[in-house]
Amino acid sequence: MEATRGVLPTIYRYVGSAKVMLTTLNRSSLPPNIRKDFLDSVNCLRRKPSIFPPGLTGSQNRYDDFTATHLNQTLTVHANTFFVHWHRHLLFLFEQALIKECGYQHTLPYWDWPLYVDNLYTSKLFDGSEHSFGGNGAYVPGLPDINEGGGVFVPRGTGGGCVTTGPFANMTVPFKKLKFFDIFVFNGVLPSTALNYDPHCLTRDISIGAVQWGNQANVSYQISQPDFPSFNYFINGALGLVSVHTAGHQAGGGVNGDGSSTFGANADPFFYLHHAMVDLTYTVWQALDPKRRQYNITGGNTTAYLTSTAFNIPPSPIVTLDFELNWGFLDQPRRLRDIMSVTGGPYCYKYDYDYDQYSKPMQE
Ligand SMILES: [Cu+2]
Repeated sequence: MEATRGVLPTIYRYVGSAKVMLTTLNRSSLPPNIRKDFLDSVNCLRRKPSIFPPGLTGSQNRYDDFTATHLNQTLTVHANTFFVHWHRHLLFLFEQALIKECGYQHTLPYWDWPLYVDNLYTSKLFDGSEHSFGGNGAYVPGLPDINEGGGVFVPRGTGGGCVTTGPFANMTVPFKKLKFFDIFVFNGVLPSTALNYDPHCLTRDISIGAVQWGNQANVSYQISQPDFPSFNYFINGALGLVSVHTAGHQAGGGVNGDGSSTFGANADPFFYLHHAMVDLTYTVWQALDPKRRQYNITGGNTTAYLTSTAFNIPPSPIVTLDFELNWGFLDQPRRLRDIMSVTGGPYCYKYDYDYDQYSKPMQE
């Protein structure tokens, strides 16, 4: 039975082979009880022990294991060919952990970016209630604006400090916070201390400036890319280019929050709904021309991000469908071709989204 991932607003999906998928496409809110089930399940993972070999990392619990894995592989899973695919599978593993280890009975919701461009503070995502991901971080004065590279800046958010409301209030992130620009400093080698226990509080800087970039026109632009390299380039973003992907991270993380820290971005649980929307854009894009797009990563004229290393630092070979990806201790290695279809390999899900309506460019 196929499972449907619903918008944070509407879920409905599966559980193993059990649940019947609903095909409502109304983009309305997920019921509060299901939102609570999801949030409770995330906190359940935070109470489960790490499965990593003792002493290897600073991971304090099963939730942290996912953050450690993402952090550890940041330099080979971003600004590269299989960015969307590696994250697709990380989400799947996270969803499976919620279901199998914490009794969650629904699917991962997604954050439908355009829904909240005008009201992120009061949205179901960040209104600070027990049924949200909690509110903004405490205000910290004097922080700079968000540097997108290439001379582009987006206004910082209105937080910057610890999250003090909602189900993740006063949550501890066990690793030192790194930043996007560290990618260029590390030159392909993560510092040996990056996974050491070096805790800080979960931090947010909700940015209304950043969330605007996730508007419907930009989502449509993303989904209207003609070939995989172009799709991949725009979803990743580049110096001076704010993508819908970058926008979601910065909408929650702002200038210094965990959600926009690239390396440890999934320390903030909203990451998983944000990346489900990234996965949705790719799934919709593939579905619009499955014959040409389901198992293809070539075409067009774009030459960026076609190797395995972030920004091709250090230079690495062009990635093929036989490239083997891994998720460390979280799963077995898998070939890229085996994780490209949401109804093949380990997956069987779809999104509750009107593929036709939202893939067309906005009318003037
Ligand atoms: Cu990532």
